[in-house]
Amino acid sequence: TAEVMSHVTAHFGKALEECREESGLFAEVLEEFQHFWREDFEVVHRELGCAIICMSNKFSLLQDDTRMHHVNMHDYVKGFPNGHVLSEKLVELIHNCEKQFDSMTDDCERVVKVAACFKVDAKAAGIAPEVAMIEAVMEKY
Ligand code: BOM
Repeated sequence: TAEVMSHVTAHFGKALEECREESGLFAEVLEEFQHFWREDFEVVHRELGCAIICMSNKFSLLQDDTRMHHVNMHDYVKGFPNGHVLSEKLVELIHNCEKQFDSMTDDCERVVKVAACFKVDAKAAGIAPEVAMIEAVMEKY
């Protein structure tokens, strides 16, 4: 659900500042991670893909091939309040997006495509959070 996704985003987003330097993602592009879900934020920058890889690695969410680690992602999402109602759907949506861009060899470029696809599909599935929902749970993490 969108409520659970707001918790996951708030927690995951805390890793952004640690990843800014190595990813080269400037604040002018994405000031705070929760803005990822804004209607007017376009998920297109290669640096965002690099940042998502760096952030995911902080929580061991990727395999050596820079694809999602299914078990770890499932467990990560399950760890949030009511996480079990979102974990399977989230893994399914991300994996479905990964399959669409599997031939891309640049990891950062591929991951930003996967993230953009995930944003569209999460909205369609009704599990995308409003930024205000994320702001409301930020202080918990
Ligand atoms: O193939 C690489 C898979 C990368 C997985 C991350 C995709 C989605 C990241 C952007 C949105 C994040 C929102 C919440 C946290 C989900 C872990």
